[in-house]
Amino acid sequence: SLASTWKEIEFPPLKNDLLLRAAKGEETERAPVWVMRQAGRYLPEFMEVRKSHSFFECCQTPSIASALTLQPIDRYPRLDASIIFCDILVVPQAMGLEVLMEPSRGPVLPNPLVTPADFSRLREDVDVQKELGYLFEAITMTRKGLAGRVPLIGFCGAPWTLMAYMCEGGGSKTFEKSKSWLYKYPEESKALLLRVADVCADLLVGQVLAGAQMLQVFDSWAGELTPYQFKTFALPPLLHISHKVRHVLKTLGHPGVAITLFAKGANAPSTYALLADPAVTGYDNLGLDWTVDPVEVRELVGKKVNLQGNFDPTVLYGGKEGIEQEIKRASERWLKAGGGWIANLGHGITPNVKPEDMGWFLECVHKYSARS
Ligand code: 1CP
Repeated sequence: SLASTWKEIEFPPLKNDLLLRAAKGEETERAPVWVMRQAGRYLPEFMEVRKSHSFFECCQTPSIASALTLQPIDRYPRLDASIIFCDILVVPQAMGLEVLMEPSRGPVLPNPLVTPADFSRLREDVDVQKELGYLFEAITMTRKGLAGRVPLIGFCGAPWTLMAYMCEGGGSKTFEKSKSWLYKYPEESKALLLRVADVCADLLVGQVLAGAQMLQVFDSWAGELTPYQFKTFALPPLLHISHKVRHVLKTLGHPGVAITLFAKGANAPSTYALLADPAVTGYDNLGLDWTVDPVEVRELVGKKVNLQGNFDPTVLYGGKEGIEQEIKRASERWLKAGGGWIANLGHGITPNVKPEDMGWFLECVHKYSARS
């Protein structure tokens, strides 16, 4: 298993370490830039592969997942990071729930968790090597295919976001099923969240041992919670993940990697106070959505934690001039905020973006994030 073999895997030396330096708090010469969902439906070469392979077939076939991960890297030499092609919903799959990807609706779980009695349908002990070994294989293959061009990021979904899908049975606008669990079954919800967290931690450890050089946890639906619910339900399993990942890696003699928490919409000042110190949380970087100003966030969190973000994703529909104006304006705020900055959108890139506009966006970030 990877726990005993990881030291023997050999990788090409890294040529662009901007991301890793910014993730250590360095005010780099310019901001490293990558884009959430950078391998996706806006790329014609992605759609070409999807014509002949289902979504989860792409995730589960290491050669395809690796090729899809490299597509944006090959097309855009200005990207400073790659993120492995997979999906957050492989964790519910590994726990025993069926997940389908439907072209119009996105993820669908035909048999969601309705009451705590449905815990009986979840696997007791999840062996991530057995259930998700394809992801580890894809990571090792991709790190070799990158040939040191940029670092490779591994990821997972956050327990609350995964619980939302597991209870709703898919995406939701109201989150009535998953949030009603928090009121009706608070203790069982906490137990479920910790079970999910434990699988997430194993998944992240496996990705690092397979070659991932940084990690991100996506809490896409954190903004559906009250600040009290975030603190009570979402945060403890997030801390379980970071603490277990750090502990297990240390035990195996691994130096560890930086971890980013993207808790979209978790923008209450009291929430920032809880997340400001990586020594406590285990998260070195906080990903910001586009609704907050980096200077204001810096005032709340101080400089111990690095920040990632947070250009409005719809700026990519703004045309060449609009893109340049907004990247210039927003970059000035980021440079004023100071501290480690990883440039990104405030959420994933959307399917109708023109590939050349993504290229222009990256060019603008290189230009306007430069520190003189
Ligand atoms: O660069 C990359 O594309 C990396 C791979 C990646 C990542 C990091 C994919 C591929 N998905 C994700 C994360 C993910 N998946 C998140 C967290 C980030 C975010 O908030 O955007 C979430 C919430 C999902 C769940 C998911 N998977 C959705 C959202 C649906 C909803 O409820 O709003 C969708 C549409 C998917 C499908 C999916 N995942 C990835 C791709 C390229 C696609 C498109 C589907 C297809 O090709 O048919």
